[in-house]
Amino acid sequence: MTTAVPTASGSGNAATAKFRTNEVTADTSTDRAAAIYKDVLGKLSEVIYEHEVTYDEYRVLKQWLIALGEGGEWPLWLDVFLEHFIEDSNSRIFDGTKGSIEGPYYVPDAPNLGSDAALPMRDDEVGTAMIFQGQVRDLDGSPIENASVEIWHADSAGYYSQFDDGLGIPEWNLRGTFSTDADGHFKIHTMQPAPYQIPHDGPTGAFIRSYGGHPWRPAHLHLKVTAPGKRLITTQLYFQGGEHVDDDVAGAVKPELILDPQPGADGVNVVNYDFVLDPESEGRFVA
Ligand code: MBD
Ligand code: FE
Repeated sequence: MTTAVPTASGSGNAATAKFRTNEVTADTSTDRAAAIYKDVLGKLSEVIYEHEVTYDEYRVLKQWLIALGEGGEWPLWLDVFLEHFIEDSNSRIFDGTKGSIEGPYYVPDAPNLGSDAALPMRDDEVGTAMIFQGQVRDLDGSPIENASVEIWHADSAGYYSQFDDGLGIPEWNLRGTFSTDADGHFKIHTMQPAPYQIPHDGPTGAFIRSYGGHPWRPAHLHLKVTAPGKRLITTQLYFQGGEHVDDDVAGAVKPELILDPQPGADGVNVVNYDFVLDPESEGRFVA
């Protein structure tokens, strides 16, 4: 295992490169774009007048924005500081399991491991072994067979595979896709993750220091859960009593998303969490 710390440009440039391969479009009308643009600048102007933002501050902002882009840190900064508002605003109307932000380090198409398996990990992977298991159901409480449960998380040093600064972490380390069995169950064998510092040696770190903040996120698992005809939920799960559960730099903790693993046999922690999926057709933005 390494004791190095992920660098913002190393992980950020990989996140930027991956995100740029996505096709992204939105069917925003000109009227809607005009309304949003007007409100964004209107509210920004209120802040400028209220705080009498100086020319020096304006020039610092301009330099910082240039550096943020050049360092590949837009995905990092946006997902830490803005994504939670987008996620929360869009998910308030749903009844199933609460969502949370995706963050910059998701990779689609992780290997399918069936309903009960260990995540790919190194022989010397550091951490406390943990079994994370549960059931996927619909709103009526019926188990869903063949639901897809994708999971990804950081290693004990805070690295995500494929965003590892060229350290050579295996491609799919601590990433996998599970399919629920006939009773809707899945059972994932992994390592309980540790509290996590977002990369802070670049402009995102400078931003955090500028307001006297900290770069910590609580230990977390990332998940995407879906099934045919069901709404995909992207979420995260946290750990009861863990550091920074109450002051996540990314503002992405919800009380419904906290796990409380218990020591089981052979020093393995065990925790159950069930997912409830909304039907696909529900929601404001779906025809
Ligand atoms: C992460 O692992 C993460 O989950 C978020 C939201 C931002 C940076 C790193
Ligand atoms: Fe994360």
